[in-house]
Amino acid sequence: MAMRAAILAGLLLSSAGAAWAAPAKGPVYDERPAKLEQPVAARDYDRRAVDIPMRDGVKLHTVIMVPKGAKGAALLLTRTPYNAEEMTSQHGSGELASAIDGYDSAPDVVLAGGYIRVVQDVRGKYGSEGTYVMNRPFVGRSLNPTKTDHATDTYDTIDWLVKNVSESNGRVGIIGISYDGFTALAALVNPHPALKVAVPMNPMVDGWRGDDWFHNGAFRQYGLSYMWEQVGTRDNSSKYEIDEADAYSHFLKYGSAGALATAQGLDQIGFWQKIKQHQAWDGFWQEQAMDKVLAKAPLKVPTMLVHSLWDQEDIYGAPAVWKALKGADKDGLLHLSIGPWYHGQAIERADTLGALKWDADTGKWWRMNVLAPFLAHYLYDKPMDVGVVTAFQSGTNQWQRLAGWPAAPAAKKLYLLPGEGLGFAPAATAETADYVSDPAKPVMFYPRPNQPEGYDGNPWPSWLVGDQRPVSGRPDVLSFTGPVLTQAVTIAGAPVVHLTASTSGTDSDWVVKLIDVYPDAVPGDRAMGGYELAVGMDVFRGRFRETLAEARPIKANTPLEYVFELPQANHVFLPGHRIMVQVQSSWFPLYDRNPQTFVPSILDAKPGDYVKATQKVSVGGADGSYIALPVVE
Ligand code: PG9
Repeated sequence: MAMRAAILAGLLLSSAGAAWAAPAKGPVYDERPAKLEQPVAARDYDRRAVDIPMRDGVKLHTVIMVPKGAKGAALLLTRTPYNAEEMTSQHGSGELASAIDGYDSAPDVVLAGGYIRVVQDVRGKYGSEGTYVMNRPFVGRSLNPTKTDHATDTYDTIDWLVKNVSESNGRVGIIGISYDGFTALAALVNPHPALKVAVPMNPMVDGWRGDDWFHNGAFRQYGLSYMWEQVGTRDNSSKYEIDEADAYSHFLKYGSAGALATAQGLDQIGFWQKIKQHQAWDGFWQEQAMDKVLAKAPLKVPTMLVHSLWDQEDIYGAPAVWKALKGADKDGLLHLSIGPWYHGQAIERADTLGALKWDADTGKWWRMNVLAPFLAHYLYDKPMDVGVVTAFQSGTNQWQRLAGWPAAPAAKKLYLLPGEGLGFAPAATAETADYVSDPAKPVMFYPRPNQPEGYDGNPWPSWLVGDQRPVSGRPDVLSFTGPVLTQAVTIAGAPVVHLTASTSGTDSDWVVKLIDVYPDAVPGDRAMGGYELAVGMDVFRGRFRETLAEARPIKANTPLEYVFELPQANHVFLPGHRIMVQVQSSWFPLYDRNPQTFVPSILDAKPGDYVKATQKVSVGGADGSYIALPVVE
C-alpha cells in the first residue's frame, strides 16, 4: 500500500513534468514556491545548463539545447558576454525555435540543420566564474599575464562538449555577432580539432581603427554606457543613467568626454582607464587587433566572415580580417559575405534598412542560400554551392557571386571642384572651400533629439543610411555635388579619401561622406525623392596624420593631405542620380569634439581649449582634394 501510494505520487509528479513542492499547510504568507520549476514536458528540446571547467579550474556557464531525438547532430557554439541563460530563453521557451529567437542564433538555420545549440557565458560575465577583461587579449603577450584567453577557453569548451554530449557527431561550428563575432575569431587561434567551421559576423576586430571605441582616433562617446554596464557588474545590472531627453545635450554638458565620464562614475572602470591611457593606435591596440593576431596564425578552419555595409558598430572588422588573411589562404578556407545590413541584421528580417527597400528579405536569402549550406557542408558533409565572396550590390539591389574582394582597386579619382562641384576631370585653377568649425555647435550625426545607443524604437541601428539633407544646408558643412549622371557609376571596394586642407587651429577632425543623391522623383517611393544616402563615411582625427601611433600637433594655416579609407561599398550610382561629397569637422554626439587646440589628451581637454577654427579645403590645381574610387569600369 505504501509502495502504491509512492508510485502514484511519483506518477502525479512526473505527469506534471516537474517535482512541485506541495503547498504549505496553514495561512499563506508567501505565495512563492520554495524553488520554481519550469514545466519541461512539452518542450521539443532538452535544455542542459552546465558549468564547464577550464584548464585553470574556472567554470564557464553553458546552456546546451539538444533537439528531442537528436542523434549525430553537430554542435553550434556561441561564446558571449550577453547572458547565455537569457539568450536561450526568449519569447516563450516551449520550442527551440522561439527559445533562441534573439541575438546571434538564426533559429531558422539552427532548426533546419538539427543543430545542438550551445551558448556560453565568457569569463566573468553572468553565470561564469573568473575575471572580466574587455575583449580579453591573448596569452603570451604583454596584455595578458595569465594562462587563459578566449582561444584556450574555446578549446577547453569544445573538448568538453564533444566528450559529454552523446547526441553529437563530434563536430563543432562557432558563430556569433559583434563581441560574439570576436570570440568566434578567437576560436581560430590554436583551434580544437573538432572545430570544423566558424562564422564570425560583424566581429569587433580593432577598437581603435574603426570598430566600437574609436574611428581613426576620434572617440565614440556612445561606448561610455556600454563600458559602464558591461564592466561595472557581472550581470549588467547597473544602468548608465541619462537625465537629458536629448543625448546631444548630455554629451555637451561636461565639455570633454573625460569630464563627463568622471561625472558618470566611469573612472572606476578598468577598461575606461585603459582607453584614457591609449588614445593613439599604440601597442595596446595593435597587439590585440584580431586581424594582426590572426595574420600570425595560419587559417586551419573554414571560415565565413560576415560584413554589413552599414554597420553602425563594427564596420571595420570583417573586411580587415579578410584583407589580412586572404592572401595566405592557399586552401580556400576563407569566405566573405557582404550584406546590405545594419549591425547583426543578417539574422533578422532584412527587406528594408531605414528608408531603403531591397525588394526582398535579404537576411532570409542569405541565411538559406549561404549560411545554411556553408554550415551543413562542414558539419554534415553536405554538398554546397557557395561562392568565395557573396556580396549585395546596393543601387541595383541584387546579390553577386564574386571571385574576390575588393572587386575593384580604389583607382579612379573623383575630384572636389571649385564652387562645391565634383567630377572625374580635375580643375586647373586652385581654390579653397572654407567654413568655420565651432565646437560649441557641433554638427549632429543624426537629427536631434538623439537617443542613447539602443535598438528598440531607436534610429541608432539604421543611422548610417539616414538622410544627410538635415545637415546639408549648414554653413559648417561643405557639399560638393556632381552633375546628374547619364551613365551608372559602379564602385566595389573602399573609397580612399585624399583631403588636402588647412585649419587655423592646431588639431582638427575631418569627416568625409560619399553620398548618392537620389532624383527628386523616385517612382513608387516618394520618400526617397532627393534623398541623400551616405554610401560610405568616416572621421579622421587630424593629430594622427603623420602616424596613427602618436598624436602630433597640426601646423596651423598650412594645407596638408589627410589620407584615409572610407568603409567598403558595393554600390551603383544610377543614371539620374548625382554623387556628392560632404566635408565637416564634427560628428556629435557619437564622436567626441576635437577642441581644435592641440592638447596631449583630448579626453581631458579643458573648456578653454575648445576654439573655433577656420577650415580651408583645397580644391582644383595640382594639390586639390579627391577621393580615389574603386570604380568597376
Ligand atoms: N558592438 C558591440 C561590442 C563589441 C565588442 C566590444 C564592445 C561592443 C556588440 O554588439 O557586441
